[in-house]
Amino acid sequence: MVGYQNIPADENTQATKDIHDFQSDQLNGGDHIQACYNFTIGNEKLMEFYSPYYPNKYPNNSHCIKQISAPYGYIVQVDFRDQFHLEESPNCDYDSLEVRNGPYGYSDLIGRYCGSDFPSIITSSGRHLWMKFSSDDSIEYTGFRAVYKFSPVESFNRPEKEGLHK
Ligand SMILES: [Ca+2]
Repeated sequence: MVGYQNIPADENTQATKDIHDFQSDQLNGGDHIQACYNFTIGNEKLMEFYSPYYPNKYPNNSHCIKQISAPYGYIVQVDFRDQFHLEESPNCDYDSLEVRNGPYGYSDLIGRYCGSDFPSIITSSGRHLWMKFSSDDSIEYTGFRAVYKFSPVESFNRPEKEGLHK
């Protein structure tokens, strides 16, 4: 079987560590952390993340933050699969996925997404993306599944590779 991989036994240990690191970044406790886990941490092995409780409806009053950082020399691309459905509202003021082009909540806004139209592929200009999932106090949908990948910066500057020499 080509491509088959065993899941390492220490995965749970790593997940526990991730949760611990993650908890220290969050202001609210308990259920909130549990709900945000699949967004903030997601599945790093598959390079996926999800709205809280996906594929079930996301909870009300969620505020989850995620940052994706590619290695040096790479940019981040995020693509949505299977589902995208957040409560629609003007300017996505009720429920939203907010994406910023950098590592911070004040980095340049790429977009705020809601409704049921899939966003187009999101691409960072540097190696970081900052994201926030928010829901208000009523009306929930299933949210989304997102996949991300790291692409070398060179592939954007030079679409056709002419050779390996530098
Ligand atoms: Ca809502």
